[in-house]
Amino acid sequence: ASTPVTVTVTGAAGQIGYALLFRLASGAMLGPNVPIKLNLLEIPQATQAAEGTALELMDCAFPLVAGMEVFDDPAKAFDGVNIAMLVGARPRGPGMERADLLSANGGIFSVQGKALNAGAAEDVKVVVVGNPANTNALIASAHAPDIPDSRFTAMTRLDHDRALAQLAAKMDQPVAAIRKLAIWGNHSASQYPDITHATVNGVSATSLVAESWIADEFIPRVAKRGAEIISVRGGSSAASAANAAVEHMRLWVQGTPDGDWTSMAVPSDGSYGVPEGIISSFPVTTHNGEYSIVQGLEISDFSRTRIDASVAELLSERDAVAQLGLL
Ligand code: NAX
Repeated sequence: ASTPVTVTVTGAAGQIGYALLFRLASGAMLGPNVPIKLNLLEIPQATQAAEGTALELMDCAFPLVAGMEVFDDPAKAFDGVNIAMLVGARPRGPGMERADLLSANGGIFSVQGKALNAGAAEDVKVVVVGNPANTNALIASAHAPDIPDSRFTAMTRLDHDRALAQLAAKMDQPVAAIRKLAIWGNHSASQYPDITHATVNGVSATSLVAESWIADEFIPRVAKRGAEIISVRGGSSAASAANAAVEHMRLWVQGTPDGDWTSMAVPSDGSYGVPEGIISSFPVTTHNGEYSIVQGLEISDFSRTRIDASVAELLSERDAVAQLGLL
């Protein structure tokens, strides 16, 4: 048997954690032949609930689980970590200003960035799920100077999957008929779900739908889907977010299929005029555990405006956390 891969999940006692851990343990992310060691990180008040989840994981008798431990100390939880899934974050409470939210999360992600820097394995890959995900990833990266910036990513795969599902429903086609859809920018309502390069059974998606559907129905539906789930379900997306986190990492580790790509928020290298120094979503392909931003796509005027608006929001988040001394 191969050496176990150490996966640390933060916010392990939360609702996404509960949906995520069992998928990881079953082999959904790393495949059926890779043993996995699970480190569950929580805040002290929630470690007991995390212990309960660990008991249930034990009761699943998953053959791939080579070890499991609950921590309230990031330094211990990230020691030797290969894959870090940063789910736990501080939600916005009543009366909380944006600056309060950014600084509360800054406290969490700066500490976790330092702990990763101190103890993570050489090959560590990080995905941030906890919101504001892109900016939290930037903060963690800034506190981990010895880890390449490229290893810090934020999740926009849920947005990607939501967009796939909406387009598939509109076309009355299976999701598998669709290729090359992309999410650009921030994981927020300003994101740009882009179908200008997408195909449905090989046919350009934009030739199959009205422009007004894209601008007035598709984009707002995808961008505001989180709020829609809250209003219908009475709680925020959990299993779908966990599934997207599995997909984000599965594709990063195992590679994207030929002729398609995924969406990931990654440090910009200046591609498509997105300034360096922010973590923004792009279409990416992955191979051998490395991702690359898809190059050479034509960007329409409509796309340009949408991408620029989301990037402007990311720049203002970055400036706000820089002013708080978090970068
Ligand atoms: P929950 O409130 O159910 O769980 C969060 C857990 O994180 C709690 O158990 C809490 O004790 C723990 N936690 C807080 N600070 C921590 C720290 N410093 N170290 C370790 N654990 C800590 O939230 P849940 O519904 O699971 O959502 C988690 C995060 O995902 C939220 O920030 C949420 O906004 C974000 N989301 C991001 C999405 C994305 O697409 N990027 C979509 C889904 C989700 O809304």
